[in-house]
Amino acid sequence: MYKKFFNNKFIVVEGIEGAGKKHACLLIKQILKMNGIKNVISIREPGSTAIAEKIRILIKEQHYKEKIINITELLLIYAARTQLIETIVKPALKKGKWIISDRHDLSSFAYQGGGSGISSKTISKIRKICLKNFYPDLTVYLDVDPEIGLKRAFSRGNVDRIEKKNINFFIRTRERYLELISKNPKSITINANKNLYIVQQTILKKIKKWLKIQT
Ligand code: Z5A
Repeated sequence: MYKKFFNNKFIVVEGIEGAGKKHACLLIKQILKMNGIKNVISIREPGSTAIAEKIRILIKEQHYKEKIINITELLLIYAARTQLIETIVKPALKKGKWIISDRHDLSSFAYQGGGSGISSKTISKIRKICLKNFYPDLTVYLDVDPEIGLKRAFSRGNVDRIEKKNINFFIRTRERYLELISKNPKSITINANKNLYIVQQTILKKIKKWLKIQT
């Protein structure tokens, strides 16, 4: 038990479709609980507030009569994110709660930047306006080959607008993830191509190690 030595943290799980983020978020919550950390809030992006969930629907649904412009998509995502960070995340962190988020800012740099081609300079400017100097304490990046990830995602059915994009979109998205994660000292990378048991064991080992460093 490390409980009394910890300061609360903001943990983010990232990766492309089918990487296993939902499984990882649940597992990390369990690992925290095993270590005496029970005041944990789980969120997802875009979403987790009433307004942000409405934006999530706009982002994910197929618009047959009107194409969403890339910059519109980016602004909608940052609007949802700002709403979530200001109304849920910051107040919860102030109260000493831990947060586990299924996606955050890195998704925008990877999808809208790497995938859709918006420049990092433009995204960084919007980031600065919306989030200022607010960053996660830890990003857990689940790295999966797009062919494997999409196969897993498609096998569930109900494919959304973004999942319908060409495989090259996801190849570019993953490349940008890898580029950015390699420069992020507050990150852990997991090989998510392996079977679920191996992935979960790796997450368990790496999160336990990270928790020890936090004490
Ligand atoms: N988006 C964006 O473009 N920009 C942004 O800034 C943000 C988001 C924040 C959110 O939709 C969409 O928003 C997303 C990016 C965009 N694009 N799309 N579409 P979402 O939340 O529905 O999509 P997602 O985040 O990618 O969810 P996902 O596809 O469900 O991925 P996941 O959560 O990583 O996977 P999972 O549900 O844990 O697992 C998927 C399936 O694979 C499931 O049946 C598992 O049992 C299976 N699985 C998972 N891991 C394994 C392993 N290791 N082996 C075998 N099978 C596995």
